[in-house]
Amino acid sequence: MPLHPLVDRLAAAIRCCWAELPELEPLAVDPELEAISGSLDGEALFIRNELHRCRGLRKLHLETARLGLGLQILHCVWFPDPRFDLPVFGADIVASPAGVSAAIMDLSPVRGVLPEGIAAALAERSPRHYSQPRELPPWGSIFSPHVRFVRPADASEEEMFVEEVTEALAILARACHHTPAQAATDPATVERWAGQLSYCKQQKQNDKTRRVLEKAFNPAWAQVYIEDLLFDDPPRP
Ligand code: BLA
Repeated sequence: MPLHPLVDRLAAAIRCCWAELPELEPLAVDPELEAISGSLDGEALFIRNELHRCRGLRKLHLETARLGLGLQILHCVWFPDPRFDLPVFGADIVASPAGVSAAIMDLSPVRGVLPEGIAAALAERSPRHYSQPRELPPWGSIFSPHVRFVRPADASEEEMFVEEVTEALAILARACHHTPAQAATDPATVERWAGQLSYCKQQKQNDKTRRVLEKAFNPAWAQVYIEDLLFDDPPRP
């Protein structure tokens, strides 16, 4: 069965964006995690994971999944290499037969505020309005003031969301080309590493992700998947 059009469209848009990144190369994925299939209550489950790295970003992760009860997920995080003054890109789509309940995307700071050039580029975008904005959970304090979290009401709002992700990724891709690397021992690098560690810790407080994975697979598997693939602690620079 095909994926929800928004999941498909956004995954395709993200793959186009990463093609623009400097020194892009695939990262090895544990074959057991690259393509996962199973079944739940007679329904087919699958997860597809794609991993890359490039200059400035240590890990680009795109997951597309069908996880039971008709639930479809797109999960994407681009984790910066802490030597570069770059934000974390994150996006999540949760769709079910009832429609898309959550579409979120952000360029998130790892040292309190976004790098100036990124904040300026985001502020220059044309404003967009969605009819059903959503409120962030408490762990969402990791996100920037530019975070978008909505329930897209129709195909045109879904399209607007894809455009916004594409714009944010183009801003990030430009920064990947131009941002200089700092030394691993530079205090700014260490501060950004600590900020990324805390981003991962906060994301792991999202019980909704954990519950869905526990039900589709099992609690021990969900724990390993979250700790080792979704939000693994960044290695010390
Ligand atoms: C919400 N995430 C959710 C929900 C589910 C998942 C079922 C509830 C849907 C809703 O509130 O309408 C499930 N998300 C998953 C699963 C994966 C996943 C199983 O990614 C498997 C990989 N979540 C992220 C990232 C962001 C994110 C990168 O993984 C943001 C950058 C955000 N998801 C996010 C937020 C919510 C959410 C903010 C709403 C949480 C809430 O309202 O409590």
